[in-house]
Amino acid sequence: MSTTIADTLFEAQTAGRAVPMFADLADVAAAYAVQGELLDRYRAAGQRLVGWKAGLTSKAKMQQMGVDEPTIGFLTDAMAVPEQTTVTVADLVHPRVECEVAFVLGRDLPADGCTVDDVVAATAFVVPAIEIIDSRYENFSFDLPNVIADNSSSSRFVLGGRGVKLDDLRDRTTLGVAILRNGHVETTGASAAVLGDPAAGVATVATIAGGLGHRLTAGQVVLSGGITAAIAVDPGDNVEARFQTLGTLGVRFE
Ligand code: OOG
Ligand code: MG
Repeated sequence: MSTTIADTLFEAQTAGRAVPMFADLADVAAAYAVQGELLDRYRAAGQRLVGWKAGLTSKAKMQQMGVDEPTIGFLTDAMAVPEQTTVTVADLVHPRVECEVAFVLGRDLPADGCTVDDVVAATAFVVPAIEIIDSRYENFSFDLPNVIADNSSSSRFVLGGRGVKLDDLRDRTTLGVAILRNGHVETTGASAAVLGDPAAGVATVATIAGGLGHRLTAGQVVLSGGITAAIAVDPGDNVEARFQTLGTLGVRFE
């Protein structure tokens, strides 16, 4: 049964096509089994696992999507988009952008009981990120098992150029961010919106991944979770994320 769901979602993700939600997805465990099969399919297609992401770790995101439990998704090399390049909207269903603090690991994280202190000790540096999410479900609407099966709406991600060591941040929980679309501020927030501390988003990813038999390893990137609600984008849009201290990055849509 789950093979059929993974096949359908892999096709929907790679073709940028919407599908109805799966009514027969029993629970979160079944949903992560589908996500695991999806990862196998991406690897079989020649893509490399480069990291992980947290989903639904902020109140703004939980309220926007009507789901109140954190999730994880995987990131592959083909999902990475260089800064200031153009994303083709026609390849996607209905993309939205989020701003996130991305952690780049210098050491492996514990797969069991990962704490914020473990994350801080293992982080090489953080960079500002824009995540482009794209639910494969009609109307961007889903329940918890369905969003997990759909790899937590992962689609593309953009990392900003300059890495900053956590030690060089005065306070990683009060980093201000603003998302601009075509020069207008669409939303603003602070990094504490993610579970009180974006490092807690990373610890959550490590713990959920650990329960699934995956370990977060040195060199991987972890998106700690959208700080604000996600912003829908249209062809022609120019998106810029301005992060206090971490800097600014942008991406265009056509
Ligand atoms: C699920 C993915 C959420 C985040 O940062 O909260 C996510 C969704 O909202 O479609 O990436
Ligand atoms: Mg996100």
